[in-house]
Amino acid sequence: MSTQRPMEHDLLLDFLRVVEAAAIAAARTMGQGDRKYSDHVAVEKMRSVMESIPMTGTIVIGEGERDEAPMLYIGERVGRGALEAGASFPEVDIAVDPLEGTNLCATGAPNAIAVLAAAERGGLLHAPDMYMNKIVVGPSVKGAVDIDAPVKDNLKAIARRLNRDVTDLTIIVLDRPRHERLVSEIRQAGARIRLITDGDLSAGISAAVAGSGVHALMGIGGAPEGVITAAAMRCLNGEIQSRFVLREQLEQPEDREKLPDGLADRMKRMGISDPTRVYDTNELAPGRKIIFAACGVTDGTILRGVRFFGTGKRTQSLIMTTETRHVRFVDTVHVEGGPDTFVRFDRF
Ligand code: VTB
Repeated sequence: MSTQRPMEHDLLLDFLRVVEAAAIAAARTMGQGDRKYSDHVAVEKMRSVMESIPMTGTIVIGEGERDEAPMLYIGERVGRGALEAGASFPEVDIAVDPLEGTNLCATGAPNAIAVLAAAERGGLLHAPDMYMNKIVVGPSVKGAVDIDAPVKDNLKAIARRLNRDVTDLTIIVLDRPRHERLVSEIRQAGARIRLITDGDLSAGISAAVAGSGVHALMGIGGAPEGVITAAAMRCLNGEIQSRFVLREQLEQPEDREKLPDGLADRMKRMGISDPTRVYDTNELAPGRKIIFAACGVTDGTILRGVRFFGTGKRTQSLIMTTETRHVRFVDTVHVEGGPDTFVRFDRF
């Protein structure tokens, strides 16, 4: 029998601390109307807490390329292994989104989260910062949808698996001009829609959690968010199908303008040889040992936001791994006050 402890025991609680700290830092800035600042404090905090973790981490999805981002840039080495020469720690690839939904945090809107995914080396696709068309569904719908099928057929398949009518479904779509056709097709089919201003990662996770009231995520969002969603799907037994959207396929000039230069080269360097094909859950997050950790910043569909009170703060997080089938909703009271501090029982 192997005496090696699963990676979960080594790193799961460490990553919980990382997302909690980033979420608390960001939540302090909620409603300040400065999304860059909110992101900045989350990045800084995530980076500094990572320094204490016994790992040799490499950021594979982060805040940008080395010349664009001072911290948590792609390729950056993080963790104690990056600081202590000669030490031997597990090698981990890490995808971070220190504040998913910077606008949501800046305006106090729901569903901003601090999130990361980790795996053994090579366990997460190195997706460049570009767009990706996605469909995300939960365990009971797994295997029933096809990103290339007409929208109405996918909706029928989802409804059948969930034992209800298409009119009973709620589909989340990012509210963008690029989704005009998608939205009208969903409306014609009769399903309900929740349009969101930002945050298709947390939306995808809701689609894979029964009882969230969300049955699928559809449409074009960020590719990095797609990889982190895939890591969550590996742990939740859900499914993501995706396809990169190339510059020339984007109809809106405002979408094309957001893309970085030299995308074709970046994709090649990152090992994406055929950018036109469908990437499924296992291709986006192929790792054998995947860890996923998210902490609510603002109140959301499945995670409550950070609450501050006189003697501390309270956070709610989701931590899970493919190594053990435990999906943990962690309610943490960060006690700070003096001797009179009390912990209140809180029904979720
Ligand atoms: C997408 C989506 C993210 O930002 O990247 C979106 O995947 C940006 O899309 O969840 P636009 O370029 O159209 O604004 C998020 O919503 C993060 O906030």
